[in-house]
Amino acid sequence: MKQASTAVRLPDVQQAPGYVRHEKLKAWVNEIAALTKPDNIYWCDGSQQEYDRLCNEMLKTGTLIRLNAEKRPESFLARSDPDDVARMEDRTFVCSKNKDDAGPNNNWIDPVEMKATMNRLFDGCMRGRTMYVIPFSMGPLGSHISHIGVELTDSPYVAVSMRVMTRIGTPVLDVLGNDGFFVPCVHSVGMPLSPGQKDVVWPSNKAEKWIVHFPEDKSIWSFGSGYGGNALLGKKCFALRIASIMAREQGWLAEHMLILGIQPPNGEKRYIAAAFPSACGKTNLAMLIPPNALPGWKVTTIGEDIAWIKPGKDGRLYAINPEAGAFGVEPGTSAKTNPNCLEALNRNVIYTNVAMTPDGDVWWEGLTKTPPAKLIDWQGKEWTPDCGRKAAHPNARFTVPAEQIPCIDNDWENPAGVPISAFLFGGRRSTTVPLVTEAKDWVSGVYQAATMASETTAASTGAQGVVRRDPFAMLPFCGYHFGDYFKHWLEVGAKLKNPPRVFGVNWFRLNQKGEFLWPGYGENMRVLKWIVERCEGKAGAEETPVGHAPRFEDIDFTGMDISREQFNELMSLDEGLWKKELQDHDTLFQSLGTRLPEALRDERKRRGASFA
Ligand code: SAT
Ligand code: MN
Repeated sequence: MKQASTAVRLPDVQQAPGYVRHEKLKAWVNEIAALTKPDNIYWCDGSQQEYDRLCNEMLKTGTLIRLNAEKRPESFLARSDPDDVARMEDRTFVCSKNKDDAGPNNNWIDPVEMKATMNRLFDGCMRGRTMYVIPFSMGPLGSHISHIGVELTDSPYVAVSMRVMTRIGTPVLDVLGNDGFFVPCVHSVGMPLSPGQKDVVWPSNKAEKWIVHFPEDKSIWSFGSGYGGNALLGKKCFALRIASIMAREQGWLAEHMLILGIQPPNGEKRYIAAAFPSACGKTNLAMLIPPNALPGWKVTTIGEDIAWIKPGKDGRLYAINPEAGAFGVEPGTSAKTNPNCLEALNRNVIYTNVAMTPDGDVWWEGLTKTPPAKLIDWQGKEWTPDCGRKAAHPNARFTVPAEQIPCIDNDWENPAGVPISAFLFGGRRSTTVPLVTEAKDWVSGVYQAATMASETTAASTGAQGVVRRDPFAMLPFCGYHFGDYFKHWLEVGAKLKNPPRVFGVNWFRLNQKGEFLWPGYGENMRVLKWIVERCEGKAGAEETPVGHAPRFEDIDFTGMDISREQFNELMSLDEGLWKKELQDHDTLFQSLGTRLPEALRDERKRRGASFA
């Protein structure tokens, strides 16, 4: 790559490499370069050498710090600006032509007005920087479920992170061909450099941050932040918000779901897709290790955050993980909570906002019971256990290739996807919702997912225990009106010959003393086993007003210390609480107005009657 020069240069003198055959892509890159005025344009080829070179450049500028080569080979630490540490829902917009199409679940501004704002903000915003052109595939290259995007960014941290999180570079251009469809994604940290101005280690824009989606154009514009989902535009912006819109138009599903494989000791392997809001242990479930007391059961990971799911000719649903890496939360990850994840993190990792030990290793709250005596915290300051500050930021993250996950499924890159036998929907509920239930049919399953909710944790919002409705765990991610989204789910299911079974789970029920009734982690396998056996028509259940529920004898508790009374408490339905719960469903449904599907209104009536 050329050295960035301080002289003002016309970017369009830099031709696209000869192998780029897509005229529309070349024209768009030139158009954005003319607007943003970078010093250089660089087309990423996706090679290891390129990744190494960009990392080396960031080591020189201080954006990356190399970690101890023996303890964490080929791993780096980045420290973000303290004002740029997480996805920002209040700065995220879906700018459909018609406001109603975005729904009450999205922030909306008229697209004409928003495009004027984007043109103003992006004018000259890459001055003094290189614009990286990153062709990327969401999903295995060439899979009929995959789609292509191209991100233009002035952040080398984004360029290397995109290489971990997606498949990038020239092989993607080969698939794109002369005129293939791509989602255009424009990103800038929003901090142009004037000639001679010294850069900072984490450039961002303190005054303005925008994450903007134009559904009709299928385009994404992000300004001012260099962090996670704000900047790695393949993830939440494309793979969920824009993809959910494409999925509706094309008859498939783009979901905020992990996908796991379950292999029974003697029997058919099953795949399950599961949606949980944040802070519900999604990564831990995706990498679960079954307890020794259930010999022969094996769990494998296809994905831990996003699923793209398409009906197959055989009337079943097939899913891929559109990502190639994991961008997960560090705090709380330990040898006890998730040994598979910890093992994945021992090399080739970009850590962001964790603490560093004196010998160049990493640490975060929860990694070990006793913290090291001395650390450098996520902001680069000296830290001791009694200093009163957190060593790692609560949203500190790892960026790691999925292939490093020890329990990654053999079929995780199968372009055909894997067949889905069951959907799981869960939230964090200290009361009301039982450990596990099975919806009696597809409509009732869609109702259950549409009305799911989770209690906020002090760590995420500062407020403890506020119930927030988060339909399908898609509240921040559905790119269109929730009423239309529920309708789409109903329609997809109605066409399936073999729709997956739908289950609700809640690992977080508390007893009178405020203690968890369920141990969680590996023991969740017992619930998964019941689910698999339900899919096989083997396990028993009883009917309740909220679906089929296991009795004590229906779940395999071999080697686990739990009494029938404890189990019954975990499964109990409190009529008073459920009446209140149903009123809460009404509030959600009312907010959707006439776009709420009739079938869900009917299901609500049925549930009301069964609690009367
Ligand atoms: O920053 S991300 O959007 O990728 C992760 C998250 O906040 O869910
Ligand atoms: Mn997520």
